[in-house]
Amino acid sequence: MSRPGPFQRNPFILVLCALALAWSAPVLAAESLQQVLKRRGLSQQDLLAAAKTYVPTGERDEFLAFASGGQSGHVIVYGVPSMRILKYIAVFTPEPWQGYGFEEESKAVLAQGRINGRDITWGDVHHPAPSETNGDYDGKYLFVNDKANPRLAVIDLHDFETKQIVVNPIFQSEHGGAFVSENTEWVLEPAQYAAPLGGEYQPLERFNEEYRGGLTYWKFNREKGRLEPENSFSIELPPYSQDLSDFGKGASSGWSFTNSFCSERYVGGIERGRPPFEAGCSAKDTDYLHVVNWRKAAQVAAAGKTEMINGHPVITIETAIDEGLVFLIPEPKSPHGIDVSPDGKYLIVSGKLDTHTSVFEWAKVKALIDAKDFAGKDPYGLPILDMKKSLHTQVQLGLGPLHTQFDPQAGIAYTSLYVDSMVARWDYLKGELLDRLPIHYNIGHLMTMHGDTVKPRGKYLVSLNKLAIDRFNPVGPLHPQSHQLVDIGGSKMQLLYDMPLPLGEPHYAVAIEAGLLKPRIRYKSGTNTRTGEISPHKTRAGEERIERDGKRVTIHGTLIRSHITPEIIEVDEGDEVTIYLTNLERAQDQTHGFTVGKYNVHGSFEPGETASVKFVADTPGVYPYYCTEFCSALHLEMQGYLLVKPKGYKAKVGDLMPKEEYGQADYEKQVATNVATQATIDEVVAFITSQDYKAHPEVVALVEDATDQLGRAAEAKKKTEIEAGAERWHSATLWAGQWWQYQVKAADIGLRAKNILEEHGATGRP
Ligand code: CUK
Ligand code: CUA
Repeated sequence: MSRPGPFQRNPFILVLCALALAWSAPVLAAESLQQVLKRRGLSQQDLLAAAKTYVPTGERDEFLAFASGGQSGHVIVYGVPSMRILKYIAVFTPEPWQGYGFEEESKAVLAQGRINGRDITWGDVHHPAPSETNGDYDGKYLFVNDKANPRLAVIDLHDFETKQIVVNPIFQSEHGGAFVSENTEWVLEPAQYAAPLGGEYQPLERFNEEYRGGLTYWKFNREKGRLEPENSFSIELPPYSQDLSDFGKGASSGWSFTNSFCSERYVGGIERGRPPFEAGCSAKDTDYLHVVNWRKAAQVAAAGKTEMINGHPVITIETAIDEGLVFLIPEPKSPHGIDVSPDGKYLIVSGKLDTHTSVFEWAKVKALIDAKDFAGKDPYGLPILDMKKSLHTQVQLGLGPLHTQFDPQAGIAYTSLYVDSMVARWDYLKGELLDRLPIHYNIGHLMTMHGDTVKPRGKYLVSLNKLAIDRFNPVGPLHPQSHQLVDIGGSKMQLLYDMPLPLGEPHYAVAIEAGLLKPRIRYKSGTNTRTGEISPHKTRAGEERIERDGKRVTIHGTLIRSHITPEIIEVDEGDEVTIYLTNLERAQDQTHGFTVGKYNVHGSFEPGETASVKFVADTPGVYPYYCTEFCSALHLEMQGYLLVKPKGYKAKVGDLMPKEEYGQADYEKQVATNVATQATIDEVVAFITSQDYKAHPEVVALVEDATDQLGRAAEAKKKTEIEAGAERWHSATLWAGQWWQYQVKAADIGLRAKNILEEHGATGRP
């Protein structure tokens, strides 16, 4: 009912209605567009911007953006161009709505991210990277990093859930990941602040000798959708504060590139009377771009030419030199982003403290490497290529260039200018600045559609700004983050929309064509969504049970509109209680939540999902449990009682159930209602089956669900008749009521299916 029906869409009728309204009630006449513009002080330009971003009710966005959630440890999903937020994907941080960290299955994912036996329940998410096939996003997986506690996570885009967290086995911090190779064979996670590999103690005086940077290449198993620590490896690097990275593609396939800053190897010490980090780390004019032959490195690692640190194979600097795996190129000054052009032929490096953006040419770099034409060696013996001989051009774009994204037109790129607060559009082939657009304020990353793939889609750019200052209503000293949408379709960039984002600071974001994403609408019944396997605790209707083994009480229950089975759970004080629940629904969006008050447990059960909550019932008392999603008209009745009996409690003889109060007249009244309801259901069924409903998967799912509900209605009807036959009118009346409940649910689902058929039939939308 969110979209106008065919009646409201008929323009002739609309005009008639408008006329009728205008004639009969002039005070309420709709304002004209001109009047609205005047009243709200909007310009033609504003109107144009609004028209470019507005997505009418029920319509969908063309792209989905996945933004890093910074200190929130989440990933934010929003639509482009509407900038409507669609989801927060919980990754490193518990999030109760999704049950993440409050039910056992997702707790197991968070537990994979423990470090030194400690739960780490937050993350600093910087760089999302979608899985790629032939260098373009394929919409299957998303990888994100945690800079603070060096970890990577795998999100499955079939259901937008976090499936895996891996802890970097040798780094103390990281930053430049996640980046993926053209076919997602490898996910790259570079270190950031140098430290002894493996985590041992070494004094800062031994920085040059004992502290190291590095790159970890995680092997990804696409069939399983998981990173494989046992097949992953790292390359040891000098302590140069490795930073952003990118995989080569096309011409530079098989190689990866990593920036660094503070190649001065300065260790600070303001309290020891030394100049601070920021001075010591920016003293030189250049830092190093690391050029890595990862394909060969993978062979070297597979051949076992590694040293084990914490059980993880590491290619040492000496081996990297011997095998010709790593080369350095000087790059100006305190660089940040390194971005490989769509064809893989150019490497674009921005130096935060340089007004230039440097364009390195892969063919030149490769020729120098092949000819062993080195300008020198670094203190660790790594070969250094001559910067001038590697450069294609350098372009003066503005102050503080950071990150670059690409356009479908060959040679066109967009670079963020942090200090100038601008986006620069420029041509990296010709070395020309084309256009600059002011941004509010201090842009960090920017994103164009598929902007780091072999096939950028153009159209829009989003600028991810570090400061919001005066853009939004003030909400205290902590401001929201600010994303600004820019139209890059024309010859001049045009700012369209400001979106506040009230979560942690986003760094990078990526935008995927919405059509490439095909998320499921339900799970196979009994799925543990975090492992993707059918849970051994899957429970079918009628199999619900409460079992006791010593102090352990295990409940297998089910959820379906509008009841939780079982409805009464009795345990003793101190019992260890595990409640496995299966959502029996098959209909789209029919999620149930579950919580037991005061025990800090909560789950979200999507259709088909099996998950569990676990706690020690250490406090005697009465604990209502209930469904936490308004799932149906009788949602509030989707409830139950956990009774925790005090130690040594002796049951008193007495009646548990209230006395009987319904008689034959009540029974007959209920049955009459049921018969009338059945007539409505029959009408809806006749309509649906007269349509080609099998062409609409959503409707098929609803019809299956309605059929289930009708099956249950039939069972309840049988029980009703048995009770009525024995003249147990009270029980017969309640069973007739239950029979009606199932009918109502079937009717509700049937009507939803009918609505979809009517709307989509009328508009021809799939
Ligand atoms: S970083 Cu934040 S603006 Cu982590 Cu990619 Cu550049
Ligand atoms: Cu299920 Cu409310």
